[in-house]
Amino acid sequence: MKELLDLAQLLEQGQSQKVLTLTQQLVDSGLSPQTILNEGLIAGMAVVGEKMRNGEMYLPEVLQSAGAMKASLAILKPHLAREGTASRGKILIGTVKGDMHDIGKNLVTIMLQGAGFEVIDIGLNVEPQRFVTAITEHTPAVLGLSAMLTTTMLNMKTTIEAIASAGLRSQVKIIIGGAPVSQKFADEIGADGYSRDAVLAVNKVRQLMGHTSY
Ligand code: B12
Repeated sequence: MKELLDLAQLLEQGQSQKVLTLTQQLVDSGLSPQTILNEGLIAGMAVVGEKMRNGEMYLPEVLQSAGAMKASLAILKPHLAREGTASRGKILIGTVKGDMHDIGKNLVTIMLQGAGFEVIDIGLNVEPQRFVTAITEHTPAVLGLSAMLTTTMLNMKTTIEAIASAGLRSQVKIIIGGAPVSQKFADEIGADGYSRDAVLAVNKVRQLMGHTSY
């Protein structure tokens, strides 16, 4: 669909206002928010990632694209999230220490909220000790850790170790995600699960909580 290609391209160019307008138009036209997300925004961001790696795009431009994606996600959020459902359980989520990427985490948050979970998002660049404190304070059933860099993914391990040292490991299931991580890495660092994207994250969380019937 031409409009979705346009949306991806506008996102790549960091044209926030045009991205916003087109997102709203596509929503109004009745196109599914999931399609707008996958074939417009995520597709556009994948190109940004490629260009970044090849040195064709630099940080200020990537930030523009990230800003456009965040703004567009704010329009999609109420359409992705189902309102008014009773909480199916509490999830704590954050991006680990040293890592400033939060778009993927935010998307996982939106999808979990849409599935009826209460999500406490403690942001990005989160120190292990802050996760420990937040687990004590909120007693979540599941903790989600996000990392987008091969360097910061190691802080997932440090975080899990800090949780274990505080004697809290058996109280919370831990799920990890982000571009550089994998099921293999999850196994290596003793996480309970891994998901490659936000939709699968919802399934995984349900599974970890023992919700199998819906
Ligand atoms: C946008 C972006 C930025 C923005 C982030 C803005 C923001 N607020 O998030 C800015 C400009 C700040 C940035 C900075 C940097 N970035 Co950057 N960035 C990206 C980019 C282009 C897109 C990431 C994104 O938002 N994708 C869209 C979302 C929807 O996808 P996602 O994040 O993958 O999330 C999905 C899944 O991974 C999963 N998921 C994510 N989190 C979680 C958590 C859980 C619990 C679960 C279950 C699932 C899950 O579900 C999500 C939704 O489906 C990627 C390229 C890429 N292909 O990923 C590079 C990329 C991640 N960045 C990279 C680099 C190198 C950097 C910098 C070091 C650059 C520099 N020289 O300074 C800095 C590091 C800053 C820091 N300390 O963190 C590299 C990482 C290389 C590596 N292997 O380590 C990448 C891969 C680009 C590249 N190809 O080289 N970046």
